Amino acid sequence: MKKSILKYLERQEYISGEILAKKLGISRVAIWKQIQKLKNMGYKILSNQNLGYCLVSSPDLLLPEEIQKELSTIYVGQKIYYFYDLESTNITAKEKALSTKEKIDECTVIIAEKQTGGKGRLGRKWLSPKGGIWLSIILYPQISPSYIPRITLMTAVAVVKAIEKYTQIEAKIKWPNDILVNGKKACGILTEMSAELDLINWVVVGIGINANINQGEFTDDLRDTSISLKEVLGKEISRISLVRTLLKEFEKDYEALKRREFPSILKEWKLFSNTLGKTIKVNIGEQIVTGKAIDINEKGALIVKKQDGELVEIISGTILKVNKREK
Ligand code: BT5
Repeated sequence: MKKSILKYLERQEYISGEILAKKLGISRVAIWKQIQKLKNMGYKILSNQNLGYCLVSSPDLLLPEEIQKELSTIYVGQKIYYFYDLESTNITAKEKALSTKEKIDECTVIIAEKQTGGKGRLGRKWLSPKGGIWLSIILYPQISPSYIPRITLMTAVAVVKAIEKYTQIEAKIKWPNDILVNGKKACGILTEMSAELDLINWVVVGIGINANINQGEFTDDLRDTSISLKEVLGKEISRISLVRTLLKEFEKDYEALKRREFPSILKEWKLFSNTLGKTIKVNIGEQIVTGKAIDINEKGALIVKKQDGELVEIISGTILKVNKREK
């Protein structure tokens, strides 16, 4: 209902409570109550006894009504659960995916203004103050669990394209899940899943973008390695517009993945990569592999050529050190 009221408020300067009530088939009191709710959410709405209601401004919040206003996707983000603060959007998304009470549509989005327990991979922490974009998307891909790295690669491609399209900032992908701007981390991706043998039950893709974060907000340990888009541009960005662009790019690439067009995504990934061609040191749990990152295979795994010529396929790992590109 709030969404419908906003649609009318945006169309004209003033609209009377009576007309709104008629158009929406509810009482004037119900309209008044909804207007109070919108005001509480941060919408500035003037009320005039004779003229009715007039929308002055919308709040700078990632409200579903705002994102969906001009969202041109078919299904990605058509259902959004919004929270002001949350422990982690990935945790909530997993709870939703596991819920037996509710049927959660594919590409439902969970979004929060800030996270109190934002998660990175392997139990690492993800700093998530207000001003960033912290969201998770629930997927039910019909692929073998061994192809799951494809989802992270595809998401990284979508994020880079969205950042470039919306801000003109050039972003690069550091395998597997970091998006770098000027060599510093501007975004991280956390892909989690539940699977049985050869079947994926659900996948949650968490995306964290340092959008409007001041450099001073990064903790000491992150200051030299992290960056925000605001810092690069020297001004705040519209997080709502960036989210819309991201959801659109995500849908295009996810559709391509469903059509089995992974090679075209991989081609783009390689264009954006700052890992391939470089000598790297990768931590893969118990082991550290050193060698040249030469390719990504059809599963989405990184292929590293060791000095002795042995090829190692790495599904998941953390790059510890990167040396210059070698010929
Ligand atoms: C990641 O892990 O990069 C995945 C981050 C995913 C965050 C999103 S936000 C929405 C969704 N909900 C969640 O709870 N998570 C997802 P990893 O590759 O393990 O990198 C983690 C490391 O990045 C940390 O150990 C820090 O060194 C660094 N880091 C933490 N917060 C950062 C930030 N805001 N910007 C840049 N680097 C950060």
